[in-house]
Amino acid sequence: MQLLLLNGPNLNLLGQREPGLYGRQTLDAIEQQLKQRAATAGVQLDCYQSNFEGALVERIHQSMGTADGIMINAGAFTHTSIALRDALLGVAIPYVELHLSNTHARESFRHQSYLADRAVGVVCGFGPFSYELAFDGLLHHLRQVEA
Ligand code: CA2
Repeated sequence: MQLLLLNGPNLNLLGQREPGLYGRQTLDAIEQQLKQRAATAGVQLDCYQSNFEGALVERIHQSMGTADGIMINAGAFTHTSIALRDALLGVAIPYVELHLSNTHARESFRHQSYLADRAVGVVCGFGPFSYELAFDGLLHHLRQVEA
């Protein structure tokens, strides 16, 4: 089983700015922790972050035929990007949308998601733990489908 973790714009700043909103953990620390969880579960995990919408679209295309599932924190692109939606639907790989913050408890423009309605599930509001919940949820879904 191979999973892909995608992170969108500004998430490379995690742990360096706005700790009150997004926590003190760096993206690298979150990725390393998730890789450990993946190793324990016998799953291969690739991680990719970009501040560029097109680069994320390209990475989604590259995962066709290799990734069994995708976890995506698309950052602000969640609320704006039809291109990311089209790419995810285009490759037809099951995905989970995730966020550190509870986007529904924030500005109204963050309540809209171009990804959520076609996702296996959505996790938000648990800080870095959202990544672990998304991983467990996606794995549970894929193993159910496999069985
Ligand atoms: O809560 C989330 O995970 C978000 O995807 C984070 C995005 C925001 O636009 C979404 O609405 C919700 C923003 C990521 C910004 O990341 C930063 C991290 C540290 C310092 C500054 C920004």
